Amino acid sequence: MTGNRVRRSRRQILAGAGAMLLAGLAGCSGGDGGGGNGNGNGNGDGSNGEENGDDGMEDDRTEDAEEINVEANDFNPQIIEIEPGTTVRWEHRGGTHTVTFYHEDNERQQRVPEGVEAVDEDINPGSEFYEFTFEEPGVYDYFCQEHPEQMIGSIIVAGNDDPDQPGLQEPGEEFEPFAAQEIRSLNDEARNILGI
Ligand SMILES: [Cu+2]
Repeated sequence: MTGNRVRRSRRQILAGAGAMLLAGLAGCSGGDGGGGNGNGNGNGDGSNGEENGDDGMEDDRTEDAEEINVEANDFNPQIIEIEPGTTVRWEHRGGTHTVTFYHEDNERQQRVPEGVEAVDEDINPGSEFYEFTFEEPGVYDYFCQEHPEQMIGSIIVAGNDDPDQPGLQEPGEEFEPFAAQEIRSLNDEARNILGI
């Protein structure tokens, strides 16, 4: 029901750098380096940082994730439809941003299915990507805390065409006019995609 979090701690990054250095040294001695094809797909239970620290050339990114570029100042593509169980990766392409679900726990109108955790993650040069695996069908609207007027996106997890679900509601009164307009236009696109 909830997604898996992947955080890159400073420690993991340092461990990765150390492993690369070691791999480089091993290369000099003529060994084939063995193993380490890095199947660690970064989509585990959050404890993977320890295990895959020694595969050097790989990182924590899930191989077959759907990628959304976090640019200045867009989520690109802005709206995608995916099957349940798909991992989405938001990838830093410039600027300082967040990926933040419209969620009561983030003190915003709930615009993701009930029972889903409240994602609020930095996407910036020190925290270059974030992955979330979507299990619960429905419409998920999210935004960037740094650019709440411009940066709004939507993920549609197939299998929920309830027109009254949270992610298809009219924007609440707290939305500024431009953001409200974006939400309405995303609602229209989502209904189109869902055929409702
Ligand atoms: Cu932003």
